[in-house]
Amino acid sequence: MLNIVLFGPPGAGKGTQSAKIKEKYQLIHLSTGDLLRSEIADGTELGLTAKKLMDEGKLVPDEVVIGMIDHKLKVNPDANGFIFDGFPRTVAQAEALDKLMEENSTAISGMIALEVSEEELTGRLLKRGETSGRPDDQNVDKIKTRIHEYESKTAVVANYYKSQDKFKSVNGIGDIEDIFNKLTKAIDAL
Ligand code: B4P
Repeated sequence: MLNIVLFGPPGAGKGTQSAKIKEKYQLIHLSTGDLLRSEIADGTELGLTAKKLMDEGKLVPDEVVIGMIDHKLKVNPDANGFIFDGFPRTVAQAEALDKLMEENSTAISGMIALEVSEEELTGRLLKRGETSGRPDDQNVDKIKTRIHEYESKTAVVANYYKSQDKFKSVNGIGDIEDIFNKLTKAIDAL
């Protein structure tokens, strides 16, 4: 099984590139951001809790996202593999993911990080905010909070995979196709 963690700060292009990777390698795409937004759209209790935090640019509690991923792994027992987009975002989530993989007799193949400067991230997210309707994309302070959450809680997750010798990074600035080509080279070398 090919199980990839696509990593990077908010707006790095994880969602954009995951869609292309999913097609090429026939993987199931699991984006915790998308799963949470769908809970919000359905008006579930989980969605209501998540909405307040997401609108402020803060992370939702670990147990919420871990539970969602656990469920998605269970309902896809015959998958070729998974691309995890926006998950894990904390070391506790990374540890839980390893356990879930083990329970399913598989493992994470590798983490690939998209490297993008803060200036570029802010510009991309504000631009997306003009059309996405996402409250977390529409204000510089909220974007700064998200980048701060990333730096304080998420960036260290890279070390978790580095210590397992499963970490690679690619430059996430430039043409979307060129970045995709670099990612596929990194995936093929896993
Ligand atoms: P996410 O939905 O994961 O969103 P993201 O980090 O903003 O976006 P991504 O990196 O996927 O960017 P995209 O490709 O769309 O998270 C939203 C919120 O959900 C979090 O803040 C948190 O509250 C919560 N959450 C999610 N997962 C969680 C977890 N595990 N634990 C706790 N909380 C969690 O790209 C952004 C923009 O850039 C797009 O408009 C795109 O068109 C553009 N773009 C992409 N590539 C480009 C390129 N090469 N050049 C120019 N523009 C590009």
